[in-house]
Order: sequence, then structure tokens, then C-alpha cells
Amino acid sequence: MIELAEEVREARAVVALETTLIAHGFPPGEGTAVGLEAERAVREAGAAPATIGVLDGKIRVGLSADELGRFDESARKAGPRDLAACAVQNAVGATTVGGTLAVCRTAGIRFVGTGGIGGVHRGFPHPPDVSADLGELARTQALVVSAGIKSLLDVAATMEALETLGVPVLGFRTDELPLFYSAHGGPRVPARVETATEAAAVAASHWELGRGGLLLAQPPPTSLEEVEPLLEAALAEAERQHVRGQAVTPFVLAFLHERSGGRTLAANRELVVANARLAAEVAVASS
Ligand code: PSU
Ligand code: MN
Repeated sequence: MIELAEEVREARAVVALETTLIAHGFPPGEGTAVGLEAERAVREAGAAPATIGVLDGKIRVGLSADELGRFDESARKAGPRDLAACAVQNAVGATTVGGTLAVCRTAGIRFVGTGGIGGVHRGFPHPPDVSADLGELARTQALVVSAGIKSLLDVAATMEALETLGVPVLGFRTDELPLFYSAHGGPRVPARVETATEAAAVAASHWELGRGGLLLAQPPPTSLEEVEPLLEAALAEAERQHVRGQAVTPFVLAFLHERSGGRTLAANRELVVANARLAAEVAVASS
């Protein structure tokens, strides 16, 4: 059921990329360009991109440009619980970080690049919404590069959950956890690394201990300040419209992109590409 592209099978260094952000994280039509740019950054750094998604009844690891274009807003959001049903029912399944990690575990891929990971939602336990990204990160031997935790979540609670799960959070040249759109203002990270090689060494040693995933948090190239008031407005509007569960993130991102005059969109695009590049540098340093 899992099918690896030739480029992925033959590469020494591989970086997995998700498809949810392509399908649901950007306005219609723009996600594909972001996905292709992230793939280009991975190749430039000397690794092979393995963009993951469910297509034509198979879980595909490595997609052509045309195939990538099929992950549009009509795709189902595919977390770990959704992969099997999407494959059997022939649906286009856009994998989240959690869904991507579940596939990486089977395919033996150790490095993932993304925007921001999911976590504990604000207001927990009403609703008791905790992203499956966390559980998969705990049980998969993979290093995920992100700009921290999606800041529409309860970042402090998510950091605590990561500690409970035994997931290291490494700050890439920073002592503070980046807050997705902003480089500053987050909680302190438990450890800081200065280079891709150092991150690779920490990951190797963590895996030698038989442990699972790690998060490598890189500050966004363009740091936006004052996003919090907009975020709060977006969450209030989501509440008002009874947007729930998997639909919350895409709703909030679209709201921010519109209200910020595209500034969050540009920042999001940049950080996704930068994280793909860093993930490739760590993958190459590990090979
Ligand atoms: N961060 C973004 N855009 C996204 C996501 C995160 O900037 O689209 C996606 C990722 O795929 C992540 C998912 O795995 O949101 C988590 O969603 P949820 O909280 O519903 O589990
Ligand atoms: Mn959720």
C-alpha cells in the first residue's frame, strides 16, 4: 500500500514533506507552488524530497509536480487515523505532520520539514483537542524541523505535553521556542544547537537510546510581531461559526492571511521552505 518514488528509493538523504499545508494551509492554487519550492530547497541542500500523500488508493512517498497539484482544497485532511480509509476509499488524502510521521515510520524516513506542528488546543479540555502530531512524534524515530508549535494553540501546554512524552525540543540558534510567525516570545527550549551537524548528532544519540522523535525549532526568516490579537480574533470567529476539530487550523490561517494583507501568507511560505532546507541539511549531515 506504500509506494516509494524512485528518487526516494535511491537517495542517501531523504526529507519527508506533508501535504496538508499544500492543500489547506494556503489559498487555493498557491499551495502547490509552496510545495514545489520546498522540494527545490531540499534538492539544493543535497537530499531527496519525499512529499507524502494518499493518491489513487496508495500511500505515495515522493510525488511528481502534476500529482502534487492534485492536493487541493477538496483533499481530505489525513491524520494517522485517516490514512487507511483514504487509501481504501480512493480519496485524495493530504497528510498532516502526524500522518506523515506514521508513514515515515514504515518507510524508514528520519527527517521531516514542515511549518508548525499541532499540539494542545487553547481552552483544553473544552474541547479536549490534542493533535495526533504529538503522539506520532513520541513514537517515531524522526526529527521534525518546524517554526515551533502552531501559535493558535496553547504553546505552553504543548511544551509540557512534549516533555511528558519525552520529546526533545532543540532551538536552532535560539534559546526561545519560535512562535511560528514570530521568532520571539515563546517559552525557553530545553536545549539549543548551533549547526545542522550538531542537531544530527543529538538525534543520533537520542535514537541510540531507543527513543522516538525530536523537534528542531527554527525561527521564521521574517518575524512578524503583533500577530496575537489577530489570532485571538480568528479563534473567536471560528468559535462563532462553530468551526471545530480538523477545520480549525485552515480556517484560522485563511482568516489571518486575509486580515494581515498577505503578510502572514508570505511569512508562512518562507518558513516552510527554510524548514525544508534545514531538514535536508540535517539529513545530509546524518548520511
Ligand atoms: N501548520 C501550518 N499549516 C498547517 C498545519 C500546521 O502552518 O496546515 C497542519 C499540519 O499538517 C499539522 C496539522 O500536522 O495542521 C495539525 O492539525 P490538527 O491540529 O487538526 O491535528
Ligand atoms: Mn486537532
